[in-house]
Amino acid sequence: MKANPFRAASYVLSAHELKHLPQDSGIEVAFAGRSNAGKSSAINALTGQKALARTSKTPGRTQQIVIFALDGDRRIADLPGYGYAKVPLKLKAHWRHVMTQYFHKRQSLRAVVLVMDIRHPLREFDLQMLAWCEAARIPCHVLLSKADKLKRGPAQSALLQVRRALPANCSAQVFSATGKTGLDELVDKLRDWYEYDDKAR
Ligand SMILES: Nc1nc2c(ncn2[C@@H]2O[C@H](COP(=O)(O)OP(=O)(O)OP(=O)(O)O)[C@@H](O)[C@H]2O)c(=O)[nH]1
Ligand SMILES: [Mg+2]
Repeated sequence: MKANPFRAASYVLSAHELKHLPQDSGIEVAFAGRSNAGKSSAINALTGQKALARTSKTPGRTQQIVIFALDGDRRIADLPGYGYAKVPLKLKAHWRHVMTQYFHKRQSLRAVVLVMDIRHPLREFDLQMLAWCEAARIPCHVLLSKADKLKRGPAQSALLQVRRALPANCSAQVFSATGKTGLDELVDKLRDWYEYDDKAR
């Protein structure tokens, strides 16, 4: 079995604004997606650490950009969820601004893992994120999360439907943080993006 370099992840900081993020060098991969889609749970499954990223039944749990380090040059960013109705308008506007800045200015942003609940894929925010990635030429990998909630047939047809809608620089897979489905596929994708060479495997 291949070693998983993501197990070494550790918490660095939480930022309300871009200026509080770590220095913009090395490689950062961001986990984005609607509120409650399963971003933080995916990070915990990836790193094999149950409580590294905070998860919650209450949507809107992650309200800052939370940074985890794999080593001195490689980071994971857990982004705040979008689309949670109860967030005050002012905060929504603040986040829209910060997210727009983040996607346009963050030089180290190498790629985006876009998490969607497999039962509700391709909502408005997801489409906007895909369009951003396409425009900024940032590769994107869609995790169709909570796949344990669907039988195999419907899960595969959701995957096909999503794949048909993706721009050229995006890929997609089925995923379950609970069932650990699709973990190897995600690890392989991230290994490429983070430029872990074969010798490190
Ligand atoms: N059944 C099932 N539940 C999941 C899975 N992944 C996440 N959940 C649940 O979905 C809820 C939200 O998960 P989070 O990981 O906190 O979602 P998030 O996208 O980080 O949410 P925000 O931080 O609010 O944007 C929690 O109750 C999780 O336990 C999964 O693969 N299967
Ligand atoms: Mg979260």
